[in-house]
Amino acid sequence: MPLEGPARIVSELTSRGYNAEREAVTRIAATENPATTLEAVLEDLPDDALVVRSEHVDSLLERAPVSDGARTTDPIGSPTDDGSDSGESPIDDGSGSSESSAGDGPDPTEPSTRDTSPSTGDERPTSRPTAAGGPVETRGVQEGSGRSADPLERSLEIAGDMTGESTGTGEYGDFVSVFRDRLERLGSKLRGRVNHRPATAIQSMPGGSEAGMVGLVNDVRSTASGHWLIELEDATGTFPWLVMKDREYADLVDELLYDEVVAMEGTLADDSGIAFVDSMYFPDVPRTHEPTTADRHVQAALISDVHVGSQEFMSEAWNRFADWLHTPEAQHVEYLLIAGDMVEGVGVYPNQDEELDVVDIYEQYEAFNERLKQVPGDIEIVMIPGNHDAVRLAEPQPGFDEELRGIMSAHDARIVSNPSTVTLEGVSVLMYHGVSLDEVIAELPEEKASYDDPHRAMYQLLKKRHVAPQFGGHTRLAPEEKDYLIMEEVPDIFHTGHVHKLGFGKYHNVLAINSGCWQSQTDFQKSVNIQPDAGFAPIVDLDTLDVTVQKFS
Ligand code: D5M
Ligand code: FE
Ligand code: ZN
Repeated sequence: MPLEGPARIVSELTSRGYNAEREAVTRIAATENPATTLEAVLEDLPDDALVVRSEHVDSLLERAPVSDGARTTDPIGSPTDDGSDSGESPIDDGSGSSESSAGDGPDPTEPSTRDTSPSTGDERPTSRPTAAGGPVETRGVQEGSGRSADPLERSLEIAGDMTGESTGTGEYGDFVSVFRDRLERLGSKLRGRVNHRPATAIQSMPGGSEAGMVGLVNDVRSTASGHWLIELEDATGTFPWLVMKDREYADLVDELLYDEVVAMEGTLADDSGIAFVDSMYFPDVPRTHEPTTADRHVQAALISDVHVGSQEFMSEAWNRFADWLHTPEAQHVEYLLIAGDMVEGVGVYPNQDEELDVVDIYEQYEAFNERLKQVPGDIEIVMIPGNHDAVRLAEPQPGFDEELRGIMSAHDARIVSNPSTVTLEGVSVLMYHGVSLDEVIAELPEEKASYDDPHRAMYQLLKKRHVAPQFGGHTRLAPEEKDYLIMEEVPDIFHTGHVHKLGFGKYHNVLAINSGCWQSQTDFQKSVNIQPDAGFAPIVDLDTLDVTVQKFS
């Protein structure tokens, strides 16, 4: 069968265990006889090569320009048949531009905090050896080519990756440290807003005084008369704050999660044993936050929850996605972020084994690696683990161990902890798998957080400046010396998955995206009537933070 288009070339290469740069595929497709060229290129490839790069193709074509049909039809680049082949072009579902939300918090006075600190993690300008500067560069930018820009223009930095940094032992002292760190760092975002005093000092102030406190939410109870009693804790002790049911702040009480950091201000009762709340503040994102954007038109695909190894993994949709990435329409997609649940895992939920297609966890990662090979070799991939992955369940989750990294090595993906922040050409993306979203959705009223609008639940986490505040609930947290789950800096984009629903919007100019999944409805989801959004890829323009959704299912 003739190999007429890039998608066919990619699948042929994948079936033989090779990953390919888009430009290499484009160049092979542009020759008179792509099938012969492909064979010749593979024959010519160094033994240890896993990726077919454009210079491999160039070097062959230069040495054997006329032999057995391996010759470019038009070296100066008239548009060639490349990418219009699949007949399965994805539909843009029109839910394109990003909606805006005014948000709903009190107006924070914190100045905008741009990420100016040097990144803590590894930094490498992404300069894979590709055709940049090569002898065929002018041909490389022909219309329809996969190459949209010089890879030297790329930059990718990682911050907050705690892989290899875990010191927690799960003992009492770790809880003390992590809460102290949380109160210190999130508290510092609130201390300028209230005239705060330590809990013990408030107890000895005269009745009727005005008091303020910054603390962790230790308890929330309703009183017999329908008011709310909120106990805040700081390093010195606790103090009870009463929110009257008819006060404007009563509405915020149902947003509170245990262990989050808030500030309250109010008037002490006559005996100074309690304070009546007049105002309440969250660390929040300043309304004036101005996101950074890239200096050129470049895009990132944000996905999650691939669930390879599940019987419900949507193989065909993934193939269409991967094929699409090789087309000219996707030429500006230079980054792919995957926010956890690469594989289905084993023993994650009761009876899960009944729905497994691949029962061995290592084989699941091998199968996932094959899926990565389908992705163009010149796309930078960053991935974090999720609750189905083979790393510790408690958050923060370190990136995969060496053995799993070895298995997933075909694509040279960056593997970092959950959560981590990746900065792409100046645009910071906080990647977090999203297990706490189940909790936010369960605890908060429907209009503030629901599975249908997962981005609204994300707004709550942004407001709390913490990806998973609550200890002891759904989300398992590992206490560490430092709280890795705090949003110290405001991200430009917040990317989560886990709930298998697609939703995005802006909160105080931060783009929140929950990226759907690649797994059709499971028996569990059927039993609780969850309709997953499967087979979508939200694509973000890094120069404008606009979102378009590509549908592959
Ligand atoms: O989670 C996918 C979504 O479905 C997430 O909202 C949790 C929920 N889920 C899925 N299976 C279960 C079971 N068995 N119990 C409770 N909640 C569940 P994922 O992490 O992909 O499984
Ligand atoms: Fe998942
Ligand atoms: Zn998950």
